[in-house]
Amino acid sequence: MTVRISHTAEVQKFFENASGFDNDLGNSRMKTVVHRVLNDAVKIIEDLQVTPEEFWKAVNYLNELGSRQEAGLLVAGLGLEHYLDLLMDAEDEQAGRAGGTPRTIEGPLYVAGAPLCQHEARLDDGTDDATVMFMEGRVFGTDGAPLANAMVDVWHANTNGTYSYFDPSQSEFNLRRRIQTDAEGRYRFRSIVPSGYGCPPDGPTQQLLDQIGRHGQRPAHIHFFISAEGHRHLTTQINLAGEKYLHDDFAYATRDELIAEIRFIDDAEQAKARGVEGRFAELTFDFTLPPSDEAREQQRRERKRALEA
Ligand code: MBD
Ligand code: FE
Repeated sequence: MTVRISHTAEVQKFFENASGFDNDLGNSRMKTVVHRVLNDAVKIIEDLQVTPEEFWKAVNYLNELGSRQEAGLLVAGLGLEHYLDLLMDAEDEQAGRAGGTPRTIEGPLYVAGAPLCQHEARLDDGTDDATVMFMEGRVFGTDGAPLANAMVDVWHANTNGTYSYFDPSQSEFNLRRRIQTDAEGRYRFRSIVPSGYGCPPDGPTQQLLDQIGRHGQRPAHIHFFISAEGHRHLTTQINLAGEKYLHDDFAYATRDELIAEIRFIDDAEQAKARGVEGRFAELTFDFTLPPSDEAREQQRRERKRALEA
């Protein structure tokens, strides 16, 4: 027998009070959201007959998630961050704003304030015994005009699939740079071929993924924020073709237009010309931004980020 009480006037009034509806203080948007969360939460409890034991497990899980700083990882893994992209895509489409390189999720591992470089940069600190990668490309407006002084804010993982700052064994801002494009909208950098990312195996995100029969792996990828005066900000990633998890990303970030062919080159002459020894890789990718004169659209969405002022 299912017992339900949440619909009764008494319980409804109780949750209105718990949401602050009976006072004139605080924030009305927050009251609306809290009220909805409480109502939907108890509806889940009644519909699924959630036991007190399950309830307290969930409370403890949230504590674990916070203490391990994995809330941003979990929302990526459950597809909620990708859902926000789908929603913004649909809003753009309805407003007739489609066009340009597709967006895809930022993820939880950006760090603000990476060294600022003109036209070119070296991203790696030379300590990773990895394949050297040369990446270059151009930033254009959707009208085809190259965008000079566009900002290419790039970050990626090392060969362990980990990111500087979050992995304290790496040097400060390793594999993170901000590069301003030249007069032809061009950027170029030397780095290393990244590996795919895997959720911490002992963490709460992986623990939940295990419970629903899913892995916590991402294909090798490179993150970008691209911005230019008078244009829409772009948050995106490039996925390397040929990766095991290319079409099985636990965070659902892969989009066909964002897959780049990485070229591995074994030619000694070319290596010498590049100033490297042995096998290296090349990658080319251009970005296209639609115009916008709205300040809000020219910037990345606000969100708490490491080292952001
Ligand atoms: C990553 O490197 C990442 O980009 C995302 C979205 C989630 C976890 C790790
Ligand atoms: Fe990443």
